[in-house]
Amino acid sequence: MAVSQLPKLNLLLLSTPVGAIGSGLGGGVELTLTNIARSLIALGHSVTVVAPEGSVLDEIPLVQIPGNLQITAQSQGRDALITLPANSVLGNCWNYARQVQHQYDVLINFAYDWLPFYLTPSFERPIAHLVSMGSLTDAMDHIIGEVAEQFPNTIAVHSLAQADTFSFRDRCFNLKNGFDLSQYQFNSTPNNHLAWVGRIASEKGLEDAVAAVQQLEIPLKIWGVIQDESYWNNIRANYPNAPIEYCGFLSTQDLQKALGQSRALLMTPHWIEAFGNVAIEALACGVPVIAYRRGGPAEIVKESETGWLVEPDSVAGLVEAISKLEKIDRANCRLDAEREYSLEAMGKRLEIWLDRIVQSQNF
Ligand code: HBI
Repeated sequence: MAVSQLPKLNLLLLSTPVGAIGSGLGGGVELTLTNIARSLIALGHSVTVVAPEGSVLDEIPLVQIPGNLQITAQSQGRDALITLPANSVLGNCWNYARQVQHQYDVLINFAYDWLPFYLTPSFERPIAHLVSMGSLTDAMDHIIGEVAEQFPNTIAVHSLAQADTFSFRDRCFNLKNGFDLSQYQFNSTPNNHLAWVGRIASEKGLEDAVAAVQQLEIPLKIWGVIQDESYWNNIRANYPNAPIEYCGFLSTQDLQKALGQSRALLMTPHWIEAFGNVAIEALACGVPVIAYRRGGPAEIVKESETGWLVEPDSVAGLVEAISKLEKIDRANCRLDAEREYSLEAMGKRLEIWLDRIVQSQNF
């Protein structure tokens, strides 16, 4: 197996420029980066993380970079121009990376931004790019496509559905994702409420989950950063009697404890969710997942075994799936998470990805 020949690597991981790690503004990629760092360290590689100042990462070497945060790519239109603020933290991160690159074997980029891809050919060390979202803008599609062409094996994604949104789908490595499942406690006896977890923004489709629970009169607990205040206020105005409760943005430790008490997690993405980290966090706690048949969650949920897949944007479909919840064995949910989405399982996929990159650099 080529992977067993993979030497212990010195790796530099460069985080998203939209928020400090631990702020919640970086969304799923904050947890993804931390889990990737931990699974690489567990495999004996050495890891240093570069992230915006204010980032918090326990016991992983961290270089904090000052500068102004990048605006989120999903808030741009398809023909959005590439923009950088003055004193951009993205530019400062990659300036630092350029200076220290020779101390590392491979750099891993987590930013869904033009600059790291544009700089790739000028670096003297290979850059592995973990693309965290599906196709959003023409400028990003173009620059990622160029790197996918020029540097085979360096582009990784979280799901086939996400890869399918790009013209270079066949050049994407499907890393899926992985979590430290020891942080998630299996709970076999839920309360009566349902759960919704995620950045509260229009692409996440929270209003559909609210409409479903209003119809069923089953309480819905909501966790996550309120990224779009007016979107959240509209939901409350449009569904004044819905049995919903906003429970804030919790640390993984507190979230998993609360999530585990839920009868099911509802995932209602209006966009192609690249993966759907919260689906794994729910399964790890024994919580079945009801998700639209769209994007990453559709590759995670095993119908009638770990949850139900629903016709996208169908509130009636959500209602029908919720009525079939008792058919799901919560122990199967935990087992599935352990089989496919543990740090160890992702570590194996990471080493295959990195091995292909290191190998293709040698000739
Ligand atoms: N937008 N410009 C930009 N850069 C990112 O790295 C980025 C983003 N939007 C969302 C995001 N990253 C993360 O929430 C991903 O986990 C989706």
